[in-house]
Amino acid sequence: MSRTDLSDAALAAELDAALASGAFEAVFQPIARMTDGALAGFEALARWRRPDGELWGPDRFLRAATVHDKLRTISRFVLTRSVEQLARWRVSTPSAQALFLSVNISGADLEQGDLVTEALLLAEAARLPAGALKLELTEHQILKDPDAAARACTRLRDGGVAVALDDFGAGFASLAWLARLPADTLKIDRSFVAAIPRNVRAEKIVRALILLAHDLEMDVICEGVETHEVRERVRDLNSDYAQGHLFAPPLTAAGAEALILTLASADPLVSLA
Ligand code: G
Ligand code: MN
Repeated sequence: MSRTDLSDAALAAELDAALASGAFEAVFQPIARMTDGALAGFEALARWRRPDGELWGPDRFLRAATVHDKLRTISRFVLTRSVEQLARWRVSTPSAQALFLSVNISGADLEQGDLVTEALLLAEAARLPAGALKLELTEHQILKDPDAAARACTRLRDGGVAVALDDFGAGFASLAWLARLPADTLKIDRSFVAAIPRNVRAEKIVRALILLAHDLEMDVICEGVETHEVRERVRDLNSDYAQGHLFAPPLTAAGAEALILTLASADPLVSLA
């Protein structure tokens, strides 16, 4: 057993304890609407609160979780926690009723199918309107089993849960499965978006992807918007939404709630960034 295997195993064991003890959190990254800069929704992301207080993102535990088959537990946790949170915000703050919630799911979830059922049940129990819950799939997950992914997308959409294609363009064979997969939203990978100011080819690819997505009746979120310049460029390219550190990093539930309340009480409504 290599060092990496050992530390992955130790981390995976800690991960079980962390999930049981509440050391896992869902954080919420705002997504802005391009036309007016309003808060349109959040992407829920997993974070692990370490004993020293540091908040770990998936890059720190994804490999251990994948190797030791913990991804489904993490996806289920973030899904449940974030849907419950959105349901509470919808009750407490009228402006939250227009927000959508986008949650990442793993390839393992698609193979098993039980998380699809769970997402449908959760959306129904939380009385979310159709489209308010969106599940994000990456190309990598879809490539593992495109037929299972297509079946999952169809089941979700039939039940009023939207589907987003995440990190789009970062892998390969993207266009092939755009033809096969019924989805609502295209999230353009930040590697293209961030490169727009210095790479005219990246800008042309983003423009073409937005045109294609709209032609396929999908809306578009540009990821990784970190500067005003990029925000203006993707708005001019007709991206429907944008997400990135320019607007806000992923926020704790309390931070996201404070943002919702600040925006709701502003007169006139202030926009993000
Ligand atoms: O693969 P996915 O798009 O789900 O990844 C989301 C991750 O991207 C989150 O962990 C989040 O912290 C990170 N992220 C969000 N906005 C930005 C940004 O503007 N720049 C960079 N480099 N990372 C971002
Ligand atoms: Mn995502």
